[in-house]
Amino acid sequence: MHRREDPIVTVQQHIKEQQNLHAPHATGEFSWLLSGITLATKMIQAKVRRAGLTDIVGTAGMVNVQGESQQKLDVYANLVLLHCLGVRDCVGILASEENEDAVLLKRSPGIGKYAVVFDPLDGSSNIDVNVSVGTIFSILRRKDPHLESGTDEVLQAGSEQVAAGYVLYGSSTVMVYTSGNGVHMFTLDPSIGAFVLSEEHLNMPHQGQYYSVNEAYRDAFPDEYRHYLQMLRRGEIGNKRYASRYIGSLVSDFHRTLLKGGVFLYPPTASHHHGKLRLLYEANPIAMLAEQAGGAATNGETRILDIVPNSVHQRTPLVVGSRVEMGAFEECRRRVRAGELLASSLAD
Ligand code: AHM
Ligand code: MG
Repeated sequence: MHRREDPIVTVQQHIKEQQNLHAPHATGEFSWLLSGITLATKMIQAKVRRAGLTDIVGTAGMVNVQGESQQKLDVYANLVLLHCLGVRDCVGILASEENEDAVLLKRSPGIGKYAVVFDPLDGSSNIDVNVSVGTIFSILRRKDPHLESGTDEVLQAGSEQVAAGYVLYGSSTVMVYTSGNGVHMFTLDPSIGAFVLSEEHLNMPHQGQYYSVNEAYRDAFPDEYRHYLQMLRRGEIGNKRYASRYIGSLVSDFHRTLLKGGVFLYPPTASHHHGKLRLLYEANPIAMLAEQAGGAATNGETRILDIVPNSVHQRTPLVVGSRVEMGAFEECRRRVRAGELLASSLAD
């Protein structure tokens, strides 16, 4: 990790510096796009911070495209992002967890070259009990600005992402971001209203001490996951006895994994073969951040970033974490498939 001596580096300044280094001919459109995300997330955090004081907690009485009950804050966060990004000409397509289809914005020819895909308020069922939630985003370059369907254009493999990140509304508000040249973290300074650089070039520790999974579903996990969890519990990975941490808010669970190392899993279950998390706006941005920080992410079969999606709200199993834990997961899967680890050796 690198700390700078500069008294203050804002996210905008940092993006400009990165562009000077890696894309000196950049037009400035991309930083304008990102300022839409910082503005929207500052508005969302202001609302989240006042949850309980205003009439913003609770369900909105509607169900989203996934069949999940929408919280009032889900609706607010979605509207704010759609507005703040929708007024930026360089954004041609917006796709959200809360909307069935991607929105194709009317732009003049040649304008609107970016698509932004986002989960406006991840973990929002936690909001009523004051647990951290977050916004996750993924930025893609449109392949063919003449296509009539926004949906077709966001169905790109995660390896095509131009940038990805999240904003975590936790004990402080932090933004973690990559555009393919490392992972950088900013903290919102509420006294000046700006995201200020806290750490640049974050590296995930090679091994951590926590695993993170909803263990209540463990009986329904495939054997390789059950063996893997047993190995973690028994201290058979890197000679370390693991503890568990599970918040139930992907952004928070991943943020801890990024900073402290370890592994987060949302496996398939007997009834949900693709798990719960969504590929485009949850797994892909998290996987890009993990890889950029020296970790890895898989759906249990394939590298997350290699999956070519076939629908906007496609779900995927997700295993993401540090190098040691991810290597051990691959090895465990291989041994189960080779018949070297048998179901009979699983404890209850
Ligand atoms: P959401 O995007 O509707 O909030 O749902 C996704 C959340 C993730 O943040 C979290 O990892 C997961 O759902 C928790 O699910 P479960 O309650 O099944 O453990
Ligand atoms: Mg979510």
